[in-house]
Amino acid sequence: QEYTAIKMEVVQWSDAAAKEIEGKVGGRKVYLVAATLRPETMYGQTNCFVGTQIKYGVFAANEKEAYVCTYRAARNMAFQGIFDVRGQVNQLLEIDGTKIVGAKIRAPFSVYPEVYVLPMDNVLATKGTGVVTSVPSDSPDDYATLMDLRKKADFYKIDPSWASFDPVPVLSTPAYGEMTAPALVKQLKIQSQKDVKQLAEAKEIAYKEGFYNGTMLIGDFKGQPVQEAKNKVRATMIEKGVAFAYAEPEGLIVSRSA
Ligand code: ZZB
Repeated sequence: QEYTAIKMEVVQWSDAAAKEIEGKVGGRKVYLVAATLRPETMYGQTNCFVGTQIKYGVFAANEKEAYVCTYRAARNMAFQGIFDVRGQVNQLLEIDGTKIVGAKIRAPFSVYPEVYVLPMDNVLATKGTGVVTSVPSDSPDDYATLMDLRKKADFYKIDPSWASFDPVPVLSTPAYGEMTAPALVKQLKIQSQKDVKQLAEAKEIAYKEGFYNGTMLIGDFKGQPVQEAKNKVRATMIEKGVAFAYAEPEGLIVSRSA
């Protein structure tokens, strides 16, 4: 599985994270690294998700940068030559997902330059980097979770303002218009992020519809079919240094249909 890893620079830590991180990163810039299969949707990022049950590491990529992701992902990155010493994982510290919630980060290519880290129940520690960037216009999981957080900010222990960024039209599809994920959530009567079965179905439909029938509404490739724009957006992000290629080793993939 070939992902695009999106580098989301931390602009301001939550208080809880600041305490743990202080003095441990050697002056490096720290980035949350999110693995996505949909680089063409990055214009519509409204936040980023971490799992509250997941332990993350802060890993030195080189002298200047450190990445936040699972240990498993860091190990893969090390073997893919993403860190300066191939095969070597240099963990600077470990931190609970809950403590990262509330951090303010830069979302590259998003219409919202700075967004917040929010909690999601269904983040898998075994897939991607364990960090998920959120595009509620086109990802049913992201939309359902964002609505949960807005409805129950207290329960999820977040400041309501962190979840206040509205979904952005990124691509249009003949079947669902400019907001594929909200349309599917409604059609399949999905109530919350806990409706995992219907969400898996919605995700499958959204992927297919977006990929085969979507047209870009925003960005340098506006007006182009998603099939053509996808790799162009990816290449542009990599060229600008805000993303890199990240592959998931065969055999360890938690496949979409599993
Ligand atoms: C942004 C995005 C925008 C995504 C979209 C999807 C969609 P798959 O197909 O199952 O491999 N993701 C990545 N890592 C995790 C994780 N550890 N736990 C839970 N979700 C994760 O899923 C790949 C997609 O699932 C990734 O692409 C990421 O969300 C999320 F408009 O990134 B995506 C219809 C989907 N639309």
